[in-house]
Amino acid sequence: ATSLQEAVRSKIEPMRAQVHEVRERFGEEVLDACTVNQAYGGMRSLKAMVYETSLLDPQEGIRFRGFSIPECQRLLPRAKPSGEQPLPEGLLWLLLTGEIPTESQVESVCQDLKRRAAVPPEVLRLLDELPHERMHPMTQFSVAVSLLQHESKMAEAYAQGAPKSTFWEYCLEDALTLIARLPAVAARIYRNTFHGGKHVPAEKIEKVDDMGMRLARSLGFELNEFDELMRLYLVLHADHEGGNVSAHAVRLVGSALSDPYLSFAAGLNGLAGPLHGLANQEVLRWLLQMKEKLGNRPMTTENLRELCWETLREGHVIPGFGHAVLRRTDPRYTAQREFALKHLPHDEMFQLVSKLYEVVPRVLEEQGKVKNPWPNVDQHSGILLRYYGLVESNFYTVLFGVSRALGTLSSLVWDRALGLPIERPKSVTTQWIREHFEKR
Ligand code: NMX
Ligand code: MLT
Repeated sequence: ATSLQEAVRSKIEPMRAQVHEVRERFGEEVLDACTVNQAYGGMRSLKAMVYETSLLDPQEGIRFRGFSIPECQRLLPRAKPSGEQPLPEGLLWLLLTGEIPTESQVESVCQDLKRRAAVPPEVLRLLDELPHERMHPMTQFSVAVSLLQHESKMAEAYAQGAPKSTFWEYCLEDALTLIARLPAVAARIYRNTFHGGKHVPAEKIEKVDDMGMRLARSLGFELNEFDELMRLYLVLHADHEGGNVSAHAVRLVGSALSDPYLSFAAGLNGLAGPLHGLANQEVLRWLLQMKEKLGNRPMTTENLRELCWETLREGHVIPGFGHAVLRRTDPRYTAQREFALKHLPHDEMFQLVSKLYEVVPRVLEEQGKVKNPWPNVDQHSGILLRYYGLVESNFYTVLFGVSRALGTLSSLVWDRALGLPIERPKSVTTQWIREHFEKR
C-alpha cells in the first residue's frame, strides 16, 4: 500500500481475526492477579490492559512494534540528503501498521501531514488571546487541542450515526490532522509566550517537508543539527506502552468514544504532571540550581553527592531518575547521550549530566527507597534543547506532548479498529477489603 490509510485498512481484518482467535483460545486464562497492595499502589506492574503499538521491558526499555530504539534509528528512513536520525513520519507508519515503511511510504506520510498542517485562523486568534505570562505552556497546549476539536470527523460521524465498525477511519483522519497541526500549535505557544508574539513568517515553513524540521523552523531555529534533534526527540518520546499516565488517559477517555482531540487533551493534562512529562522542566531547573550552588567549587563526586542529599533531605525527588517499570538506564537517555557525545561533548551542562550518572544512582541506593536508581528520558533532554538556545524550560513538556501524540493516537486508532469497549474497572473500599478478607 502506498497510502497510510490503505496500509492500516489492510491490517485491520487480519488483526481482528488474530484477536478473535487469541480470545477464543486464551480468553479465560488468568493474565495476572491483583493484590491489595497493588490496588492501593497505583496498580504497579498489574497486567490488565492490551496495547499494541509498543511494549516496555524493564531491563531493555521500549520497543516500538517490536523494534528497539537503535533498530529504529538504523531501519527507519531519514531526511534527504544527509539526515542521521529517523523521520518521525516513519515511526508513525511503523506504530500504525506494525511495519517498517519504505522511503516512498514515508514520503507519502510527509506530504499528507504537510497538507494538513495549517491551523484554522480562529484557533490561532484564540491562542493569541491567552494570558501567556501567567498561563503555563502546557495549559495553553491543552486548551489549543480542545479548541481544534470542533473539526473532529469522528464526532461528526458519530452524530450522523456511522456504524461502530467504521469509527477507526474517522479516528485515523482526526489523528493525522491533529498530529500534523501540533508543530504549528506548539510554535504559536512558544512564540507568544517567549518572543512577544513575533511569529516565523508562513513562507519560511510552507516548503518544509518533514515534521521535525517544521517544528524546529516554526519555533524559530535554523540550524540543521537542531532539525535532527527535533526528529530524534519526536521519535524517542512517542510511545511508552499503555500504562503510563498520558497513554492511559488517552485510552480511557477515548473508550467513552470521546474523539481523538478530547482524548489527547486528557493525555496532555496527565503529561503536565511533575512525576510524568513535566519532569523534563524540573530536571533543567534542578541542574541549573545545582550549578549555582556549586559556585566555584569543582564538579567532584563529593560535592555533587552533598547537593543530591540536600534535595532528598528537603523531601524532594531527584528529577529525571527512577521509573515505574524500567529497572535499568532508559535507552531514550542513552540515545540522547549519544547525540550529545557527537554534537556537544564539551558543553558544561552535558558534563554535569554525565557526572551525575556516576553519583545519583549511588545516592538513591544509599537512601534505599527507589526501585530503580537509574536515569530516565527526562534527565537528558533539557540540556540538549538548552545547548541550541531553547532555554525556556517550562516549554519542554509541550515538545514531549507533540511527540506523545504519535504513539497514543496510533494506539487509539487501534482501540477503535478492535472495537474495545468502555473502560470501567471495578473499585472497592477499604471497608470492603476488610470485610471480604476477614470473612475467609
Ligand atoms: N528521587 C527520590 N526519591 C525517589 C525517586 C527519585 N528520583 N524515585 C522514586 N523515589 C521514591 C518514591 O517517591 C517513593 O517514595 P515513598 O515511598 O516515600 O513515596 C519510593 O522511592 C519508591 O518509589 P518507586 O517505586 O521506585 O517509584 P514509583 O514507581 O512510585 O515512581 C517515578 C516512579 C518516575 C514517579 C519516580 O521514580 C520519580 O518520582 N522520579 C522523579 C520524577 C521523574 O523523573 N519522573 C519522570 C518519569 C518519566 N516520564 O517522563 O514520565
Ligand atoms: C513515559 O515515557 O511515559 C514515562 O517514561 C513514564 C512511564 O512509562 O510510566
